[in-house]
Amino acid sequence: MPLQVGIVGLPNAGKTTLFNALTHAGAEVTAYAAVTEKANVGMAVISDDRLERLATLIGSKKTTPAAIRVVDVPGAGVEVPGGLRQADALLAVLDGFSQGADPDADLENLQLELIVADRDHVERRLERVRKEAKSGDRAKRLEAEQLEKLLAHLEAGRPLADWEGDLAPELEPLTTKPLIPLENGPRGIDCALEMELAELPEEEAAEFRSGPSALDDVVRRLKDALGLITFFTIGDTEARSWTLRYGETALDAAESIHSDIARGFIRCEVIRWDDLLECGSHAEAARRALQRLEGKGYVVEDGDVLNVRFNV
Ligand SMILES: Nc1nc2c(ncn2[C@@H]2O[C@H](COP(=O)(O)OP(=O)(O)OP(=O)(O)O)[C@@H](O)[C@H]2O)c(=O)[nH]1
Ligand SMILES: [Mg+2]
Repeated sequence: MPLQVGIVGLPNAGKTTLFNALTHAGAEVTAYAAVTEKANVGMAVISDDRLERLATLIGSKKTTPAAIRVVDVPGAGVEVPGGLRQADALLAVLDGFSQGADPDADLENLQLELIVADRDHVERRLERVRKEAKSGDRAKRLEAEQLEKLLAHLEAGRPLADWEGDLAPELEPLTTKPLIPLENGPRGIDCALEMELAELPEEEAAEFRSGPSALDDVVRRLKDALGLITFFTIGDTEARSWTLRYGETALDAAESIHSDIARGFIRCEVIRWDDLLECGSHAEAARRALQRLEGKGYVVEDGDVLNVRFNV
């Protein structure tokens, strides 16, 4: 399951516009809140020029950058859709373009709405658990007690990120997720412009921009919020970048490539991306002793080029 980010924002803040800019998916953008729309789902590429440089060096036929799944739900006014509960992080789009826009106030509003959504969610669960607890089930009674405390916490207007105790994972709260604010407008990112640029071929879009893409910055902030690092696999046919959570191991890396590779894991060759570029080939890197052999428990670092040796 790839990592997933949900776009939240008040109606007409530009959520779908940002979604299109990030995913190149061309979803319909409307000036009114459409009620019947389905969620838009797409993939946002995590561009990384290290990948291109490594692919060029080795002569890989194709490059495949890592991507994050992006979910855009319509409206998201007072009722925050449940589809966001599976997201690993939330991108908050704030209107900074329309007359009288007040992005700071909108952010506060949005944070309150997320708290309200969690409160309603906990309240519904509490009702159910209370009924189940009537049969005298001790575990259910304890759960009901905890839910009462959570409810009081949320009713005091506090996010569950401040909750000190444990939280059942099936609760899937919204207010524990990293929330990344993003102003849509001249003082932040011009999402409308980015959406238009996303429709152009890569080179034309780059020509139009003076510097790097503003979207790369959004993706970088997402990466930071999720605690992600990038590693590479480089071969003749394909060069790929992948993400892992900070602190994950060579076995986790193997698992994200293919479960068979994880199952048959023997050892992993590791070389830093810049060492590989400087040496010009794996053979030269090995000769200069810059290539290491690591085991399953090796903690992968950002910029590692990995080659997993495995048997099936
Ligand atoms: N001028 C300007 N208009 C924008 C910008 N971003 C979005 N819009 C316009 O604002 C309207 C709403 O944009 P959407 O992206 O559909 O907003 P949304 O948040 O997805 O809206 P709902 O899903 O209906 O809540 C559209 O008419 C957009 O063209 C921007 O940066 N500048
Ligand atoms: Mg929309």
